[in-house]
Amino acid sequence: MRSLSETPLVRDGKSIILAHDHGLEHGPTAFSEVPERLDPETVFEMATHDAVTGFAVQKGLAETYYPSYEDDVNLLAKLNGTSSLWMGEPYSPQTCSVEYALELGADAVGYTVYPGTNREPEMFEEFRTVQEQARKQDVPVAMWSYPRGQALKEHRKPDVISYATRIALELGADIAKVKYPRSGEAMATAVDAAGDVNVVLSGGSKTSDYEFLSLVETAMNAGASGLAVGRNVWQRDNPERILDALEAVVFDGATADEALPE
Ligand code: FBP
Repeated sequence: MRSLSETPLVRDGKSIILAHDHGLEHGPTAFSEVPERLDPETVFEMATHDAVTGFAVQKGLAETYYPSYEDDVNLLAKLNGTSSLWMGEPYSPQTCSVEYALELGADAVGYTVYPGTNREPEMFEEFRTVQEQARKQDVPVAMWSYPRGQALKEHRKPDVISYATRIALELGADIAKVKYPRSGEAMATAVDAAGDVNVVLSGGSKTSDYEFLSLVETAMNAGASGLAVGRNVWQRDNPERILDALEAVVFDGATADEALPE
């Protein structure tokens, strides 16, 4: 089995995954701030930036657009997803098989689990199948580990996020993508709980350049292996500027101040 560091998703032990599954998860209103982003091609273009080690999309976008980008972009095929149109216990059904993701040219696969929901047992079982198929094919697995559900009032509590990274380790993921647990100290605990699993920070809703880069700087200092970010990149008018800065913070160890051009 290849180690994660031997895959194109990781450079010097770190990753910047550009996430663009929001058309399914949040709907097209996610793109309204910069209307040209409704065209997925504009985000595929961003994924060719040197900073980006992986591009996470659902299979529909991969089928249509990836053939033109396969030489320049590492595809992380998202294998499940859900819309925000329904109400109910959080659940994310499988939308693509590992086999089909590989046919599309995927370098890695991604899967969301919602630990803590009433449907956790189903989701763990479905993740099991995906993880074992991915292992057989030697393709890395990123878990979007997002605890939620009726019993969880506070999704970002330090203990909840370190439980989320630990679940990724226990269930055999290579990367755990988690929400920020509100402090560097809590992030460091979550990284420790993950063992050898690379922990990447989820970007969250758009904030200022400085606020976002400072958050990434804190997470990196806490031992994170990078980030998987969507809105904080492609909701900007000038995504190249933030990708340049993220590259400096994640791969070169720059501070937010150093990375931001005057
Ligand atoms: P952002 O960086 O925009 O927060 O994206 C990260 C992500 O995990 C996406 O891959 C996904 O579409 C979205 O967040 C889901 O977030 P939520 O379930 O909280 O709506």
